[in-house]
Amino acid sequence: MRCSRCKEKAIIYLKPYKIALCKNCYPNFYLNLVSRSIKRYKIIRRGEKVLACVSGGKDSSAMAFALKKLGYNIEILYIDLGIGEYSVRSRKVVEELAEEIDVPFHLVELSEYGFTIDDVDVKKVCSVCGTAKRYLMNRFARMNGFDIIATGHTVEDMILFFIKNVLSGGIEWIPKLIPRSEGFNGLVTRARPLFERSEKENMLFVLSLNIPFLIDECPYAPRDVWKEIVYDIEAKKPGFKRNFVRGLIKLAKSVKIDERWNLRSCKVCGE
Ligand code: Q46
Repeated sequence: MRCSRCKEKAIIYLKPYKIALCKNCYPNFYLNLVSRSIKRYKIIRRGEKVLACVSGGKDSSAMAFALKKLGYNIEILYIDLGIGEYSVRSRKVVEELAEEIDVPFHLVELSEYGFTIDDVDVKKVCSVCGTAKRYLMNRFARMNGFDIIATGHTVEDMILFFIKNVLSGGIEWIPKLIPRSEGFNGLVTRARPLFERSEKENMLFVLSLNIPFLIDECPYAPRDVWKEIVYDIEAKKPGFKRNFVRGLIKLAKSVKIDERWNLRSCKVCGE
């Protein structure tokens, strides 16, 4: 298979776009897609001070690298969750990435709050971890004058979030399923610039440019059967994920925000 652009040996055929690309042409194609999403959905405005939250995985590493390449004003935040060797290795990778792309690196350690994720003794560790991460990201961004928090959520994350919430009856979350959620009541604006990009596209991007990332998965990451189902559908119906998430955005925009989103601040810490 030859690259549709330069006729070199292709590394990938992207079915939804009907294009084959080589190692040299793929990164620019990817960057164009990210740039188009950001502009089309007004996800990040020029000049905004962006806090890119990077875990060291392929998705958030790709996000930080792409935003910097596209000229956005980013700084990196790494949250050390205290997950044994996994946290030690991922922190190193994120420090390396920040140095390589020449952006400030910030560190927050969950242990400063008296516990680590390894100390959490409940069945659903990820629920506690997710809450802790959201708290720490928002607090850090708010206290350091960032306009916006960017995360590496992928098209798969958006679809899974929708499916799981609908299945559990939590439809009040639907209006939040947009690539840019404006801040309110002390919550900093959130951006998901990779909401149309798949995990596979992100992986190819980091591999083709040798962007630092950690291949290991978090030891607490559960097997996600729904993700496998989403992959199966995409294999049978190329373009499913992209079309689904675009429909989701239209739906999310048409649903009115529930009164319950009028959150109040914590009397102790202000969050
Ligand atoms: S870091 Fe935390 Fe994830 Fe590990 S404990 Fe679960 S939520 S899997 S993205």
